[in-house]
Amino acid sequence: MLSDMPNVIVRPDGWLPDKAVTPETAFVNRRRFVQQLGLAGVGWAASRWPASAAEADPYAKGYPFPRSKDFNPAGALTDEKVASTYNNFYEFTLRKDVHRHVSKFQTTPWKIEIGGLVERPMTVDALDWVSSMPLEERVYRFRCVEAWAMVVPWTGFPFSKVADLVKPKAEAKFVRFITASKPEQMPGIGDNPEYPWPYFEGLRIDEAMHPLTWMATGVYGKPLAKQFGAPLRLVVPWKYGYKSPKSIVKIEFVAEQPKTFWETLQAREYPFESNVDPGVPHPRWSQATERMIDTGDRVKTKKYNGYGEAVGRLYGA
Ligand SMILES: Nc1nc2c(c(=O)[nH]1)N[C@H]1C(S)=C(S)[C@@H](COP(=O)(O)O)O[C@H]1N2
Ligand SMILES: [Mo]
Repeated sequence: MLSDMPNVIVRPDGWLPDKAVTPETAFVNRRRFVQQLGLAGVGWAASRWPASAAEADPYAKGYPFPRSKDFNPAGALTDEKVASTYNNFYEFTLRKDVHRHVSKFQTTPWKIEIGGLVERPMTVDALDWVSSMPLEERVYRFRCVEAWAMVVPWTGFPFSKVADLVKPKAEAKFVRFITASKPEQMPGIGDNPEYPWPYFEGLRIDEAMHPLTWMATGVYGKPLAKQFGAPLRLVVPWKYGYKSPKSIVKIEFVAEQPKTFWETLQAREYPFESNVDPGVPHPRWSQATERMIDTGDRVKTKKYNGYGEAVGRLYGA
C-alpha cells in the first residue's frame, strides 16, 4: 500500500500536506464534507449513541462532568461531528475516517500498567480511574503538526494524579507512554507492518507533571469515542498532536529520554520536544498558520499553542 507513496511513512497525518490544498479547494471540499455529514447526520448520531448502548457503557457513569471555569475560553467549540470524523489513529487507518474502522475495538476491560522508577508500581483498570479520579471538563486548543486545529472539551484529570499514586523515585526524569497494539481489532496495524507498533510517546517528567498535562477519559461531555483514543489518552495542549498518545496501556517512569514512535521514523521532522511553534517550520511545510477543521478558517499559530504563559517556565522563558 505504501510502496508508491514514499511520503507516507514520515508523516503523522493524512495523505496531503495541508499546504498543498488551496483555500478554494479546501472550501469546496469542506462544503461537500458538511453536506455529506448533513445527509448522514441522523445515522451518524444514531449509530454512535443508541440510547441502550449509551446506558450500557460502563465508562459513562457520572457524565457530563462540570467544566472548569479556568479552562473555558470564549469562542465556539469545534463542531463535534467534524472532530469525531476527522481523527488520526494509525492503528486503524492512515486516513481520517477512523470512526469507520473501530467497530472491533474492545475497550472493556482495560488494564493500565504503571511502573518503572516508582515506589508503588500498580496495574489499574481504566474503569476504576473513571470512578476514583476527580473528573472535570477543560476546553483546550489542539494543534496537529499538519497545521490543522480544533478546540475541544476534554473530560479527565491531571497526569500528576497518576504520579501521586505511584510515587516516582528521584531518578525518574522522563515518562514513557505505550499504547494498545491489538492487530485483530486494529486493522491499520496489519495494513502497515513497516511502522514500529505499538505507538509510543514520551515527556520530560516536569512536562508530564505540569498541571496542563491531561489524562482524558471523555470528550464532548461523554466517554471518549473509540476514534478519540478510548478509554484513556493523554492530551498535551502546547505540543503537536502526536505527543498526545491514545488508548494507553502502559506508563513507565524512566531515567533516560525515551524514543518515540515518530522520532523513530523521522527524527528530524518529529523531534522529542515538539512544542507548537509558528517560527519553526516543519522541514516540508510552514507552521505559521493552521486550519480550523470545522469552519476551514485559517488562523495564526501561537507559540506553545497559546499556553506560553503557563508552560514557558519549562523552557527557560
Ligand atoms: N495511539 C495513537 N495515538 C495517537 C495517534 C496515533 O496514530 N496512534 N495519532 C496522534 C496524532 S498525529 C494526533 S494529531 C492526535 C489526534 O487526536 P484526535 O484524533 O483526537 O484529534 O492523536 C495522536 N495520538
Ligand atoms: Mo498529528
